[in-house]
Amino acid sequence: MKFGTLYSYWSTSWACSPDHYLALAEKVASIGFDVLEISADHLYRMSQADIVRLRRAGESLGIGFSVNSGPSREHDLASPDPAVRESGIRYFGTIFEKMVSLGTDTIAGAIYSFWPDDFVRTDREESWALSIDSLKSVAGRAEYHGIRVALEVLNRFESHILNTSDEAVRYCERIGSPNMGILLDTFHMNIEEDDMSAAIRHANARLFHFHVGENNRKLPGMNGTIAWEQVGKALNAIGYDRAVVMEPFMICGGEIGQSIRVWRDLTSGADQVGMDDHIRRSLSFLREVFSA
Ligand SMILES: [Mn+2]
Repeated sequence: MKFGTLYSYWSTSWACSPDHYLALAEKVASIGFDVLEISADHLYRMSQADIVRLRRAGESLGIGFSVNSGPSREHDLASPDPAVRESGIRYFGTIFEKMVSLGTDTIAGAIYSFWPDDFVRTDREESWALSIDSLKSVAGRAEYHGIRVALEVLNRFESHILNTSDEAVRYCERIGSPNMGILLDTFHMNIEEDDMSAAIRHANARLFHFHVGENNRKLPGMNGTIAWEQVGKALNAIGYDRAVVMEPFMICGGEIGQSIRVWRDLTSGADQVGMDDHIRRSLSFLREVFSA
């Protein structure tokens, strides 16, 4: 397994310039991570020169990249409007080309629709039919570029499309592409799954990516609400050897605090150095508890 973190851990804003990504690659490498998870939309907007710069930095630091997508409404693959679905298909096609330039093969998130869900349309069968039809086209592009797409299973307050591992397995079967798989996240599973280990085992080889966080999106090991040892056992049981990426949201306020609903400080008043200490401790905890 490889261990990573989402780029936004230290920030209250989703924004991140190409220069800041370079600084973050250095920082996460120095902490001991293998992977930096970046925003798909930032990659979409990044120049070829900046992509090459980031790729070279990653190579020299020994850091790989994964790509996280929470698409905007204009790229909604489940939209009833065919023009919007078509724009989403083109959007992901461009991101896949840029992922090849960056040298990464994994994109993960609520790619089947837009995030966060506004729950205006909640006819699940209709949303499945429309998004699966779009994803068949996206899958063709993913296969061509050698990209693995990990569809995120989200809790009921963030999506009406995929809430459990079992649903995601059936959804992937309907798309019918070897490049379409699943992202499970302990934060969402903690709300929806009867048995997290069973959910991981059920996803099996379809599990392309894994997000980790405690019940309240603190770093793994900070409060032990998730049965980390059992989660690690289930991942090892299915031979999972891809990325385990932390998706912590602990700082209150700003744009991220608003979209993630962080209304209190979860960092115990940590400054940036304290934030480094928190995540370093969590990384060593996870490496230990997930080692087979
Ligand atoms: Mn997640």
